[in-house]
Amino acid sequence: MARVFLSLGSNLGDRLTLLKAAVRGLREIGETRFVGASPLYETEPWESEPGQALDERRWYLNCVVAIETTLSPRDLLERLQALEGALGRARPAGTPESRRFLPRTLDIDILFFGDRVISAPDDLHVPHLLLDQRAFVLRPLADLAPELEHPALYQTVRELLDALDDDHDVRPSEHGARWFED
Ligand code: A4P
Ligand code: MG
Repeated sequence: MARVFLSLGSNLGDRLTLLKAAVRGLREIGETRFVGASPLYETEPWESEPGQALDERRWYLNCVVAIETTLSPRDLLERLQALEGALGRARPAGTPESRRFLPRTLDIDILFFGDRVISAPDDLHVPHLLLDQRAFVLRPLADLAPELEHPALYQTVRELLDALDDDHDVRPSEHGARWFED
């Protein structure tokens, strides 16, 4: 069993309902056990969405979820992408780069997969390449696993958060710590 941390984010539609549905979906993945979820945060969008004025940018609801799984990283990624699809995330045509910062109903990224380090060109990267630069990831991750050590940077989540230089606003949401239980 590998302990896996996932980043969940939504900035379109009924964000809370989508994240609750995502947790229900994660609980139903085979060979996988749901461990817990961080509180939710209201987060300022990281990078601007093309063509949108600053005051129109939609804020995200973000959290981190811990699971345990015997699936391979690639099989898990496939299940996560299927879950994103089932919950209505459209994947418009175009390069990953051109789609990257479009608003999304639901984005699920693998942050850590045990202490595995995976770097497939143009494909799966674990730990997630930007996790040490993003407050919207490190804040909720520190709620769940402050002492977890990054297997390539050799710093704990708490140390990464303390050293973080990210001006984007990350605010505790009003939804409470047990938001995922109903
Ligand atoms: N991929 C590679 N490594 C991973 C991994 N560790 N986990 C590949 C998941 N997927 C990984 O992903 C594109 C490709 O990344 C996949 O085919 C997979 O093989 P995608 O989900 O189709 O596209 P995306 O979501 O547009 O890309 P990505 O990399 O998830 O985008 P970002 O950089 O995470 O940007 N601001 C706030 N405040 N909160 C957010 O949650 N999210 C984004 C998404 C931008 N700004 C945000 C937030
Ligand atoms: Mg993604």
